[in-house]
Amino acid sequence: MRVDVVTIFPAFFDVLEVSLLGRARGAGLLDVRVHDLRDHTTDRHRTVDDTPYGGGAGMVMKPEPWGLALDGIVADAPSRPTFIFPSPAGELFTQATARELSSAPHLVFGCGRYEGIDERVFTYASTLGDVRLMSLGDYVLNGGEVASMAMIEAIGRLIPGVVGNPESLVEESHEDGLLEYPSYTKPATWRDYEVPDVLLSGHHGRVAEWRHAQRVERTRERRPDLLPPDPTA
Ligand code: 6GU
Repeated sequence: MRVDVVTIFPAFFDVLEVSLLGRARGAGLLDVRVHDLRDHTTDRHRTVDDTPYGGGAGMVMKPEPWGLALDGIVADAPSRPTFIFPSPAGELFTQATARELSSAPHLVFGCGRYEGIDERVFTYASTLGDVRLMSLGDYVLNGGEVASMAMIEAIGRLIPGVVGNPESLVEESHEDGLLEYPSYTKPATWRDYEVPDVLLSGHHGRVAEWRHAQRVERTRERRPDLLPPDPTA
């Protein structure tokens, strides 16, 4: 998968060198290229923002550098890319979104700062490929960089070959609508805390049953919004 990132803070993406995604890049499974938006400014101060038309607080990112940055990426793109603009005003990014995007050949992340990007940039991008405004959840980050990193990791680990053992992907939280069951390893007793007996029993059927019950109970406690509505409620 080809991934381009446009940002005024390329250093945020230095961590893509490490861990699982770093290995995926080394193995040629993931081709990530980070672009500094300021390289597409034309004034001495490398200005990327200006005051909003209509007034209001904060600054808005100017369209011209964005247009040039996107043109440069598309000029050497393998196919029509999918543009992802992280935004607290976007649609919710979920595991299903990550799955869907993990089969895309080319993603372009556009990281906004300040109060946002001039709306015409999204309109222009939609002439070059699909455009998705994506939110991680109902809270506000300072810019799209950390959100893009989260999405790149969630998507990248679903690319075949990136995660060593693909079986570890199917039993995860959010893959089938329930949270994960609790996990334990040795020692069986640690500071007077015991591992649940059933896990030491060697009885696979009872283990599976217990784990499923734990998943349902945790989901009801922590994330009732994930469960179908209770008809007796
Ligand atoms: Cl995708 N961007 C920003 N700036 N804030 C967020 C977000 C994204 N998702 C949640 N908060």
